[in-house]
Amino acid sequence: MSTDRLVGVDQFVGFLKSHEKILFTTHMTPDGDGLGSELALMRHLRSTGKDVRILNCSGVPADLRFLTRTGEVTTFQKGKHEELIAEADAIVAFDLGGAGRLGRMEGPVRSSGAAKALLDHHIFDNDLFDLLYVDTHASSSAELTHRVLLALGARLTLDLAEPLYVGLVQDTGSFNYNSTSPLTHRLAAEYMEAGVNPYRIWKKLHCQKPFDRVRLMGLNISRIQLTHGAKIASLQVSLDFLKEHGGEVRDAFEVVNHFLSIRGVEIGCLALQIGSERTKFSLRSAGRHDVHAIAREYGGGGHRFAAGFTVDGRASSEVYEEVMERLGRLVAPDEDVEETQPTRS
Ligand SMILES: [Mn+2]
Repeated sequence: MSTDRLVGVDQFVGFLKSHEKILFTTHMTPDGDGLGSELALMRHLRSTGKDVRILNCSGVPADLRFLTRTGEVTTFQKGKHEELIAEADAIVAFDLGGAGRLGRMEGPVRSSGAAKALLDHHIFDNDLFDLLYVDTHASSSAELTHRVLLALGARLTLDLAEPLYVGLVQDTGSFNYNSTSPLTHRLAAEYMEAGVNPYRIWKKLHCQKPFDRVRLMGLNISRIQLTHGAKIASLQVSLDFLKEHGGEVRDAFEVVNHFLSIRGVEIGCLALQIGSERTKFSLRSAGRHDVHAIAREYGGGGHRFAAGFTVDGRASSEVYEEVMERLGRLVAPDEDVEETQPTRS
């Protein structure tokens, strides 16, 4: 990451204050963290009279729609919204990861003359932004957005607390991942004091699945393979298969959470074929192996123990075998390492 553009919260707040017409965005298929951060900060800034608007490259997923109100989120349409991007004074991306995750908006954002800032907790190489408010130790973008709101002197009302709570819950795996800290619990307590009802949120996030999606989850789980001495769990699935069973891209990614629930598994690998020569990978590590390093080699990023990347222009099965081979080397028993060491003469 280019550290010369890294800034602290005060400079990020200065950036927000010095622009009037600001466009917020987040990564494709937004999650609760990206969307929650956008919503909380937009609601506060709008209340101070700023012209802020959210324009995302893909629509709000059904399970997060309860967070949004009419007119708050616009989904980018080619030929219709380029002007919004070109006319903004400033563009702020939340929770983005790589610029490629802007999807169809990447081109228009690149060519826009707007000042560009990023608020993020992912590790990614990023040339798109003038200013990076990035803290890879933060549990979530919501946590960083909370800091920004504090620096702006915002009062934490329910309409800010609820989206932030959803971001926090999703990115800590409901306060289970190792990103969970005393701070994340303190923030959750603050959000509850502001009126957030965890039971209501849990019902909205986890108890609204169409039957097809639950069945598809079962199909996907039943196709998980264990290899490399049962240390690697992997799933190869195609978008066609998901669609055939009433699903979409995100259904495959939900399986990723199940890899590490298997005893003895150290690494999980999802390969989702989304075109004849386009494959999306999602890697998870149980904490021993740095999978981010591998994602990075393929132009992706994320976190040490949860990372992803997309490979274009190569047959899916070929890339899958190559990636599995790389992962296999990570989990190989130490004896193999010793064998490669020089022997005493
Ligand atoms: Mn996040």
